[in-house]
Amino acid sequence: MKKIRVAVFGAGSLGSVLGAILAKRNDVLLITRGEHYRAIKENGLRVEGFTEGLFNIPVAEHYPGGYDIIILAVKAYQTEEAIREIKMEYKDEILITFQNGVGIVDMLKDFDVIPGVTTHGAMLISPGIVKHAGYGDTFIGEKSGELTERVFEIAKNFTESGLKTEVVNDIMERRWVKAAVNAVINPLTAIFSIKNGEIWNDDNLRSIAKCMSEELSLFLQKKGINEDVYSLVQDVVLKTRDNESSMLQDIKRGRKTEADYIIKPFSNSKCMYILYKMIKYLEKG
Ligand code: KPL
Repeated sequence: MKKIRVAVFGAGSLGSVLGAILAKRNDVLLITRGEHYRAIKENGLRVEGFTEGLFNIPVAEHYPGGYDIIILAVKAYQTEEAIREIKMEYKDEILITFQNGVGIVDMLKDFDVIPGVTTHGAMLISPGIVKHAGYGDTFIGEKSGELTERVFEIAKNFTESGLKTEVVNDIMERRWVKAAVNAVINPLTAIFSIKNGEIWNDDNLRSIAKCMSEELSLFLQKKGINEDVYSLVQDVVLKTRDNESSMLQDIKRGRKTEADYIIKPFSNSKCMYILYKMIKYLEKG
């Protein structure tokens, strides 16, 4: 299999896990900052859970240019900043975004983008140590829906590296659906400070998730997307039951959340509006 040079821009918890998996067969560079950067540089990246090991992967604070693929894994609200930095070195790299949220692919209009979706769960344990806490599903596809040779080649490489990846012809719809699934799981887990699986263990939370999912399925239906959000939520919470959602991790660390990209797009429904405002309140705390 041909090696690919992959730069993971935004190697936090999920980006680090993806980088570690892909490094089994490819030349990977992790781009991250602060203590996580220093710890990986000094001691390597330790991954626990579904992927295990100590990975000696090169790490940088800035994108140096010269890669085949850039995997964009920064928080949705850091996308503009990432775009500015990548543009300084950009030639014709393929950008694959696995970021959560609505509107990201449009923001990347100046690049050669292959949108993606992943439901893997990841947590930062401490700087330099991440947990692969849920083995989910990964999809990539051309924006146009065309089934090109290059997407199949990339999916084959990722799959052979250990990141099972499927090629789809409806990736833009799937990104909306993933955002809807996040719009249920992330606020509930962040508000109640619980792991993803707890949503399914408790009758009360399951009922709330059902009510939210029904509204989100109706929302998607109006966009021509027919999906049973509730059964997708069930699938993701069960696969990532031991994971803390990215929104819960953000709230715990006192960081901004991705609520504006995950919940706000659906907040014309009363139920989603209330949850959006609850998260915005928690963000202030
Ligand atoms: O995408 C996620 C997130 O936490 O943002 C899931 C798949 C729900 C895993 O926790």
